[in-house]
Amino acid sequence: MLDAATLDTIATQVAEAQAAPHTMPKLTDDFPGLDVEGGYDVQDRLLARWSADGRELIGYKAGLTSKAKMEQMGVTEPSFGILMRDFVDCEGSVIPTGGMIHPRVEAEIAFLMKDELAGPDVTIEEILDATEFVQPAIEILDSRFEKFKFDLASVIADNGSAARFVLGGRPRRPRDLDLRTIGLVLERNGEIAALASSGAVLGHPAEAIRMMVSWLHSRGRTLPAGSVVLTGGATEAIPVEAGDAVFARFQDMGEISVRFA
Ligand code: OOG
Ligand code: MG
Repeated sequence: MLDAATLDTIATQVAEAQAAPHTMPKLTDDFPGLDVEGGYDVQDRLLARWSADGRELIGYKAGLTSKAKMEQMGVTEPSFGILMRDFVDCEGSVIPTGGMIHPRVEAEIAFLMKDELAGPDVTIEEILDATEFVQPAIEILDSRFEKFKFDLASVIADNGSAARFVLGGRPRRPRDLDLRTIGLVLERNGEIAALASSGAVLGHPAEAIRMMVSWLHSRGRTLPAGSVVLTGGATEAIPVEAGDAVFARFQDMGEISVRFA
Protein backbone atom coordinates (compact mmCIF):
# COMPACT_ATOMS: atom_id res chain seq x y z
CA MET A 1 0.00 0.00 0.00
CA LEU A 2 1.42 3.35 -1.01
CA ASP A 3 0.61 6.48 0.97
CA ALA A 4 -1.46 9.31 -0.46
CA ALA A 5 1.55 11.54 -1.13
CA THR A 6 3.25 8.81 -3.20
CA LEU A 7 0.05 8.17 -5.17
CA ASP A 8 -0.15 11.93 -5.84
CA THR A 9 3.46 11.90 -7.09
CA ILE A 10 2.70 9.00 -9.44
CA ALA A 11 -0.47 10.70 -10.71
CA THR A 12 1.54 13.85 -11.48
CA GLN A 13 4.13 11.79 -13.40
CA VAL A 14 1.45 10.01 -15.42
CA ALA A 15 -0.55 13.18 -16.12
CA GLU A 16 2.60 14.89 -17.41
CA ALA A 17 3.63 11.89 -19.54
CA GLN A 18 0.17 11.94 -21.13
CA ALA A 19 -0.15 15.72 -21.58
CA ALA A 20 3.23 16.24 -23.28
CA PRO A 21 3.63 12.65 -24.44
CA HIS A 22 6.88 11.05 -23.36
CA THR A 23 7.85 7.65 -22.09
CA MET A 24 8.57 6.76 -18.50
CA PRO A 25 9.95 3.59 -16.93
CA LYS A 26 7.40 1.07 -15.74
CA LEU A 27 6.00 2.62 -12.53
CA THR A 28 6.70 -0.47 -10.45
CA ASP A 29 10.45 0.01 -11.14
CA ASP A 30 10.43 3.26 -9.16
CA PHE A 31 7.47 2.45 -6.90
CA PRO A 32 7.66 -1.29 -6.13
CA GLY A 33 4.75 -0.94 -3.68
CA LEU A 34 2.36 -0.03 -6.52
CA ASP A 35 -0.28 -2.76 -6.86
CA VAL A 36 -3.51 -3.03 -8.86
CA GLU A 37 -5.58 -1.15 -6.25
CA GLY A 38 -2.89 1.54 -6.14
CA GLY A 39 -3.10 1.77 -9.94
CA TYR A 40 -6.83 2.50 -9.63
CA ASP A 41 -6.11 5.04 -6.87
CA VAL A 42 -3.83 6.80 -9.38
CA GLN A 43 -6.65 6.71 -11.96
CA ASP A 44 -9.00 8.35 -9.41
CA ARG A 45 -6.47 11.14 -9.05
CA LEU A 46 -6.20 11.55 -12.84
CA LEU A 47 -9.99 11.80 -13.04
CA ALA A 48 -10.10 14.40 -10.25
CA ARG A 49 -7.46 16.52 -12.03
CA TRP A 50 -9.07 16.22 -15.43
CA SER A 51 -12.52 17.03 -14.04
CA ALA A 52 -11.06 20.10 -12.31
CA ASP A 53 -9.70 21.13 -15.75
CA GLY A 54 -13.26 20.99 -17.14
CA ARG A 55 -12.83 17.66 -18.94
CA GLU A 56 -15.84 15.33 -18.93
CA LEU A 57 -16.01 11.62 -18.10
CA ILE A 58 -18.22 9.90 -20.69
CA GLY A 59 -17.61 6.24 -20.00
CA TYR A 60 -15.24 3.42 -19.24
CA LYS A 61 -12.95 1.02 -21.06
CA ALA A 62 -12.18 -2.59 -20.33
CA GLY A 63 -8.83 -3.80 -21.59
CA LEU A 64 -6.84 -6.99 -21.75
CA THR A 65 -10.10 -8.91 -22.10
CA SER A 66 -9.04 -11.25 -24.92
CA LYS A 67 -6.39 -13.93 -24.98
CA ALA A 68 -4.71 -12.18 -27.92
CA LYS A 69 -4.32 -9.00 -25.87
CA MET A 70 -3.30 -10.76 -22.67
CA GLU A 71 -0.62 -12.72 -24.52
CA GLN A 72 0.57 -9.65 -26.42
CA MET A 73 0.94 -7.64 -23.21
CA GLY A 74 2.00 -10.45 -20.84
CA VAL A 75 -0.81 -10.11 -18.27
CA THR A 76 -3.54 -12.47 -17.11
CA GLU A 77 -6.37 -10.21 -15.89
CA PRO A 78 -8.46 -7.45 -17.46
CA SER A 79 -7.97 -3.80 -16.62
CA PHE A 80 -10.46 -0.95 -16.49
CA GLY A 81 -10.02 2.72 -17.29
CA ILE A 82 -11.85 5.97 -17.83
CA LEU A 83 -12.94 7.59 -21.11
CA MET A 84 -13.05 11.38 -21.41
CA ARG A 85 -15.04 13.24 -24.05
CA ASP A 86 -11.85 14.71 -25.53
CA PHE A 87 -10.53 11.20 -26.36
CA VAL A 88 -13.14 10.93 -29.14
CA ASP A 89 -12.30 11.32 -32.83
CA CYS A 90 -14.82 11.19 -35.67
CA GLU A 91 -15.28 8.25 -38.00
CA GLY A 92 -13.30 8.91 -41.18
CA SER A 93 -11.07 11.50 -39.56
CA VAL A 94 -7.35 12.03 -39.92
CA ILE A 95 -5.67 11.58 -36.57
CA PRO A 96 -2.33 13.31 -35.99
CA THR A 97 0.34 10.96 -34.62
CA GLY A 98 2.46 13.94 -33.52
CA GLY A 99 0.84 13.91 -30.09
CA MET A 100 1.44 10.19 -29.56
CA ILE A 101 4.47 8.08 -28.69
CA HIS A 102 3.88 4.68 -30.33
CA PRO A 103 0.19 4.43 -31.27
CA ARG A 104 -1.54 1.10 -31.85
CA VAL A 105 -5.07 0.37 -33.04
CA GLU A 106 -7.52 -2.30 -32.03
CA ALA A 107 -11.07 -3.22 -33.03
CA GLU A 108 -13.62 -3.40 -30.24
CA ILE A 109 -17.35 -3.56 -29.68
CA ALA A 110 -18.70 -0.50 -27.86
CA PHE A 111 -21.87 -0.48 -25.76
CA LEU A 112 -23.96 2.65 -25.26
CA MET A 113 -25.88 2.37 -22.02
CA LYS A 114 -29.42 3.65 -21.52
CA ASP A 115 -29.83 2.61 -17.87
CA GLU A 116 -27.52 2.68 -14.89
CA LEU A 117 -25.94 -0.60 -13.82
CA ALA A 118 -24.84 -1.14 -10.22
CA GLY A 119 -23.93 -3.85 -7.80
CA PRO A 120 -21.52 -6.72 -7.30
CA ASP A 121 -23.02 -9.18 -9.78
CA VAL A 122 -25.22 -7.93 -12.62
CA THR A 123 -26.17 -10.56 -15.19
CA ILE A 124 -25.55 -10.55 -18.94
CA GLU A 125 -29.33 -10.27 -19.44
CA GLU A 126 -29.48 -7.18 -17.22
CA ILE A 127 -26.60 -5.67 -19.19
CA LEU A 128 -28.37 -6.29 -22.52
CA ASP A 129 -31.58 -4.77 -21.06
CA ALA A 130 -29.63 -1.69 -19.98
CA THR A 131 -27.94 -1.25 -23.41
CA GLU A 132 -29.29 1.26 -25.94
CA PHE A 133 -27.14 -0.12 -28.74
CA VAL A 134 -23.84 -1.74 -29.58
CA GLN A 135 -21.54 -0.22 -32.16
CA PRO A 136 -18.14 -0.76 -33.79
CA ALA A 137 -15.18 1.06 -32.29
CA ILE A 138 -11.50 1.53 -33.02
CA GLU A 139 -9.42 2.30 -29.97
CA ILE A 140 -6.06 4.02 -30.46
CA LEU A 141 -3.76 3.09 -27.60
CA ASP A 142 -0.58 4.88 -26.68
CA SER A 143 1.26 3.42 -23.73
CA ARG A 144 3.43 5.93 -21.94
CA PHE A 145 5.84 3.13 -21.03
CA GLU A 146 9.06 2.49 -22.90
CA LYS A 147 8.67 -0.06 -25.72
CA PHE A 148 4.96 -0.51 -24.79
CA LYS A 149 6.13 -2.81 -21.95
CA PHE A 150 4.40 -2.80 -18.57
CA ASP A 151 2.81 -4.83 -15.80
CA LEU A 152 -0.83 -4.69 -14.75
CA ALA A 153 -0.44 -2.15 -11.92
CA SER A 154 1.60 0.20 -14.14
CA VAL A 155 -0.79 0.08 -17.11
CA ILE A 156 -3.79 0.67 -14.86
CA ALA A 157 -2.08 3.77 -13.44
CA ASP A 158 -1.54 4.89 -17.07
CA ASN A 159 -5.32 4.56 -17.60
CA GLY A 160 -5.00 1.41 -19.68
CA SER A 161 -2.91 3.17 -22.37
CA ALA A 162 -6.03 5.09 -23.41
CA ALA A 163 -5.41 7.83 -25.97
CA ARG A 164 -8.14 8.19 -28.62
CA PHE A 165 -11.18 6.26 -29.81
CA VAL A 166 -13.59 6.36 -32.72
CA LEU A 167 -17.15 5.05 -32.87
CA GLY A 168 -18.76 4.28 -36.21
CA GLY A 169 -20.38 1.68 -38.35
CA ARG A 170 -23.97 0.73 -37.77
CA PRO A 171 -25.44 0.87 -34.26
CA ARG A 172 -27.45 -2.28 -33.53
CA ARG A 173 -29.77 -3.40 -30.76
CA PRO A 174 -27.81 -5.92 -28.71
CA ARG A 175 -30.44 -8.65 -28.94
CA ASP A 176 -30.59 -8.45 -32.74
CA LEU A 177 -27.08 -9.96 -32.99
CA ASP A 178 -25.27 -12.95 -31.57
CA LEU A 179 -22.55 -11.02 -29.78
CA ARG A 180 -20.52 -14.20 -29.21
CA THR A 181 -19.80 -14.67 -32.91
CA ILE A 182 -19.37 -11.31 -34.68
CA GLY A 183 -16.45 -11.50 -37.13
CA LEU A 184 -13.97 -8.60 -36.97
CA VAL A 185 -11.39 -7.78 -39.63
CA LEU A 186 -8.78 -5.09 -39.01
CA GLU A 187 -6.96 -3.83 -42.11
CA ARG A 188 -3.95 -1.54 -42.35
CA ASN A 189 -3.17 -0.05 -45.76
CA GLY A 190 -5.44 -2.52 -47.52
CA GLU A 191 -3.96 -5.63 -45.92
CA ILE A 192 -5.49 -7.71 -43.19
CA ALA A 193 -3.55 -7.01 -40.01
CA ALA A 194 -5.71 -8.95 -37.54
CA LEU A 195 -8.84 -11.10 -37.43
CA ALA A 196 -11.04 -12.16 -34.54
CA SER A 197 -14.50 -13.10 -33.41
CA SER A 198 -16.25 -11.00 -30.76
CA GLY A 199 -16.36 -14.14 -28.62
CA ALA A 200 -12.59 -13.72 -28.17
CA VAL A 201 -13.55 -11.12 -25.56
CA LEU A 202 -14.33 -13.29 -22.54
CA GLY A 203 -16.75 -15.42 -24.57
CA HIS A 204 -19.18 -12.48 -24.89
CA PRO A 205 -18.20 -8.78 -24.80
CA ALA A 206 -20.94 -8.07 -22.22
CA GLU A 207 -18.89 -10.23 -19.85
CA ALA A 208 -16.36 -7.36 -19.82
CA ILE A 209 -19.18 -5.07 -18.63
CA ARG A 210 -20.22 -7.57 -15.98
CA MET A 211 -16.68 -7.49 -14.59
CA MET A 212 -16.52 -3.70 -14.99
CA VAL A 213 -19.71 -3.11 -12.98
CA SER A 214 -18.45 -5.30 -10.16
CA TRP A 215 -15.10 -3.43 -10.26
CA LEU A 216 -17.01 -0.11 -10.11
CA HIS A 217 -19.05 -1.46 -7.21
CA SER A 218 -15.85 -2.42 -5.35
CA ARG A 219 -14.77 1.23 -5.71
CA GLY A 220 -18.14 2.59 -4.52
CA ARG A 221 -19.33 3.58 -7.99
CA THR A 222 -21.85 2.57 -10.66
CA LEU A 223 -21.96 2.56 -14.47
CA PRO A 224 -24.18 5.57 -15.25
CA ALA A 225 -26.90 5.71 -17.89
CA GLY A 226 -25.50 7.34 -21.01
CA SER A 227 -22.04 5.81 -20.61
CA VAL A 228 -19.94 4.66 -23.55
CA VAL A 229 -18.18 1.37 -22.80
CA LEU A 230 -15.30 -0.13 -24.76
CA THR A 231 -15.20 -3.86 -24.07
CA GLY A 232 -11.58 -4.49 -25.09
CA GLY A 233 -9.66 -5.44 -28.20
CA ALA A 234 -10.66 -8.79 -29.65
CA THR A 235 -7.42 -8.87 -31.66
CA GLU A 236 -3.91 -7.88 -30.70
CA ALA A 237 -3.17 -4.16 -31.12
CA ILE A 238 -1.50 -3.16 -34.41
CA PRO A 239 1.15 -0.40 -34.57
CA VAL A 240 0.36 2.56 -36.83
CA GLU A 241 2.32 5.53 -38.11
CA ALA A 242 1.71 8.67 -40.11
CA GLY A 243 0.36 7.80 -43.56
CA ASP A 244 -1.42 4.62 -42.48
CA ALA A 245 -5.06 4.00 -43.35
CA VAL A 246 -6.96 1.70 -40.99
CA PHE A 247 -10.21 0.00 -41.76
CA ALA A 248 -12.18 -2.21 -39.38
CA ARG A 249 -15.05 -4.35 -40.70
CA PHE A 250 -17.55 -5.78 -38.25
CA GLN A 251 -19.93 -8.52 -39.38
CA ASP A 252 -23.50 -7.14 -39.51
CA MET A 253 -22.34 -3.92 -37.80
CA GLY A 254 -20.70 -1.98 -40.63
CA GLU A 255 -17.21 -0.57 -40.77
CA ILE A 256 -14.99 2.23 -39.50
CA SER A 257 -12.06 3.92 -41.15
CA VAL A 258 -9.44 6.32 -39.84
CA ARG A 259 -6.21 7.67 -41.21
CA PHE A 260 -3.07 8.79 -39.45
CA ALA A 261 -1.03 11.85 -40.37
C1 OOG B 1 -3.57 -1.90 -22.35
C2 OOG B 1 -4.91 -1.49 -22.82
C3 OOG B 1 -5.71 -2.65 -23.27
C4 OOG B 1 -7.57 -3.50 -24.69
O1 OOG B 1 -8.54 -3.29 -25.41
O2 OOG B 1 -7.11 -4.62 -24.47
C5 OOG B 1 -6.90 -2.33 -24.08
C6 OOG B 1 -2.61 -2.02 -23.50
O3 OOG B 1 -2.60 -3.05 -24.17
O4 OOG B 1 -1.85 -1.07 -23.72
O5 OOG B 1 -7.35 -1.23 -24.29
MG1 MG C 1 -8.77 -1.31 -25.96
